[in-house]
Amino acid sequence: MKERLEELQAEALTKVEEAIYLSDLQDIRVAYLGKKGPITEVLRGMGKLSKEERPVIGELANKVREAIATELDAKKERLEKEELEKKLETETIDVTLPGRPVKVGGPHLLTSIVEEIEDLFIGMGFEVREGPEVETDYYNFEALNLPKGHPARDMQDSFYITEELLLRTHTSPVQARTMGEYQGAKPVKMICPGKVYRRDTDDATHSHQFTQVEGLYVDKNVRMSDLKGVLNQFAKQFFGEDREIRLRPSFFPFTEPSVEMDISCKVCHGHGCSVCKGTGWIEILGGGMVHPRVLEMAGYDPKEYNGFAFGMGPERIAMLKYGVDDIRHFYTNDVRFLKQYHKA
Ligand code: 2U9
Repeated sequence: MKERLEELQAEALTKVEEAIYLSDLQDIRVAYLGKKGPITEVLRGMGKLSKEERPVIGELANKVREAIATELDAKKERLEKEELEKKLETETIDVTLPGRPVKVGGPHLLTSIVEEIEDLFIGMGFEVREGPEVETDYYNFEALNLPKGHPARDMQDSFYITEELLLRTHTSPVQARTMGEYQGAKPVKMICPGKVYRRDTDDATHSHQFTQVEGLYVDKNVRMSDLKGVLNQFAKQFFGEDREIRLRPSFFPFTEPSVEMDISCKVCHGHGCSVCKGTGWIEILGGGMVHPRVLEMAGYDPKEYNGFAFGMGPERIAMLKYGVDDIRHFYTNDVRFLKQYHKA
């Protein structure tokens, strides 16, 4: 039995020595030290031994067990260390490799245009105000001299939610609300950018949702020439010092008199081309003197106060400035279109 144990020890230690993988060690551990292994078997047969032999063989069996286990642990540690070293060697990071480029987004063209317009008017002393996109019939129409039955209130033209609520068709209610808030007691000098909604069929120049920037200046002794001065300043700063403006008579229910403003065509310098349809001028916005009834409804005495208002569509302005041929480019979010306008 003693020889058998010594044989088993030598055999196991040789196998440990020859093991290459960590899994080999586990196999050896199970084969020699497991419950069904040869050493356990030897111990089971000890009953047949004499009293004197039993403790000697028992002690030897334990020593053999311990020797094999110690070698297995040592070899395991060695293999693990080797594996780690191999990994560290093969998985080194080359810090000199160039990084992958990170795709960086930028503001949408419309956002940039609206911010540019805002900055220009802030520079002329206007404050920027926003208001709700779901509006009451009163602020969207009534307060702007669009009484019940007016053609602009047609169900065909507006997105009604209830009889009294609709998606605003212009940003003018924000101005009406602001005048109401100031209670006819102090001047108003504001612009309001925002989304508006109209029941239009979408095509290259129409969209059921678009953006507006409207402006309002109410004070004592505001004149049409103030409107012309502010708009001329805006046009020159936004489109270039070489651009001229002209005002043409027009009609809006909330302004009287009303005008439309054109800028001289950059392409033909006023001689007439396809961009300006042969006229030399391009229409960019509308405006006028605030209708006395609008002032009155908002609590301003039209004998004491008057004012001017104007409105523009940033999509149209961006299309003119950058030669964009279809309004739908602003909403379909094709990055090939959008990234052309990202500043470096
Ligand atoms: C109040 C009083 C008057 C706002 C005005 C226009 C003329 C105008 C259009 C331009 C292009 C709308 O986006 S567009 O289709 N707007 O021509 N807007 S006067 O007048 C107001 C607003 C509020 C209290």
